[in-house]
Amino acid sequence: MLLNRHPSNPILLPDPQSDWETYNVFNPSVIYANGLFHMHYRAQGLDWLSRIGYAVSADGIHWNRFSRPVLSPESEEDARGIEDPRVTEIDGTYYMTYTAYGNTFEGPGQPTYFGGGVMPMIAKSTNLITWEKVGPIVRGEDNKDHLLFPCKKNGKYMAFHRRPPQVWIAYSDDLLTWPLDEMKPVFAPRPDNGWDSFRVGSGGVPIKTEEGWLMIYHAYDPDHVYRLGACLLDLDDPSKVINRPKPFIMEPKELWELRGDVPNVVFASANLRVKNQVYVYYGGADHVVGLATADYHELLDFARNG
Ligand code: BMA
Repeated sequence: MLLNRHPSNPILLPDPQSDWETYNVFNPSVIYANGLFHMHYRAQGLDWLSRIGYAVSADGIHWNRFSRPVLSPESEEDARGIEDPRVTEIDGTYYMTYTAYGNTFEGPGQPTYFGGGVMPMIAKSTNLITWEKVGPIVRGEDNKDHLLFPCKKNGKYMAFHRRPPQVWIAYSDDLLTWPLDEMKPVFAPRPDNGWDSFRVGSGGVPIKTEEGWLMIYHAYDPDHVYRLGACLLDLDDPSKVINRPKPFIMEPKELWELRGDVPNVVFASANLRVKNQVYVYYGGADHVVGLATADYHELLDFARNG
């Protein structure tokens, strides 16, 4: 088994005594900095709005949470929630990509939003707690599952985003402008490969290795079962896929992955290497947070040769 579920799973549960994380905590980002694991997670409480909570841990398993969210809806653009954070550090600043779920308007003087009002947004922070909203990668289309690479290429920021049904790359000089004509598809669903035949989207920020970018991604099939796969991307140009094994590496199996707010979902949005382990954090059935670990060399070997 490449990915082994941790015996303490689920490692984060909703808190019935908290108004904003009463029902679901899921789809976390986790980074490792200054000897600590830092988690940003999506939480839904009594009003069902998604907000971002923050928790910190010395071992990646036991967490201390902040009592209030660190990022909440505050405008028409995110009025229906802030979802699915992924945090990256670039040159000492932390960037969070998240989905803004906004109100939809049509009519004179009002912007028109497509895709149910979702937008791939970016925020920044120097301390992981106070966040400043920066802006979206693109407006007016169904687009989410975006992440920032932890380094620049030729002075440009690089992002993956998901234009259904596939993963795309985008570039920016300043994080504010992402020219549409520089966006291009990276990889798509494989119609003849069952589990990833319908939609694919990025997992956590890919891991930089000597062989290339080690990437975990999610996919779902026409039955809406979310599974995880792995692939290897070119180190210099991550829009080039070096290898993409056909088998998945994880599928919903535990009760809390099969049943929850949305059934049959393992949705990984964090994968970090700590020594020779890869920690994969994921949402189980849009309800709780799970952890699975892999041996780094085994996972890399699978992504390269599987
Ligand atoms: C996706 C996202 C995720 C969610 C998944 C399964 O579109 O909205 O937040 O985990 O669906 O419901």
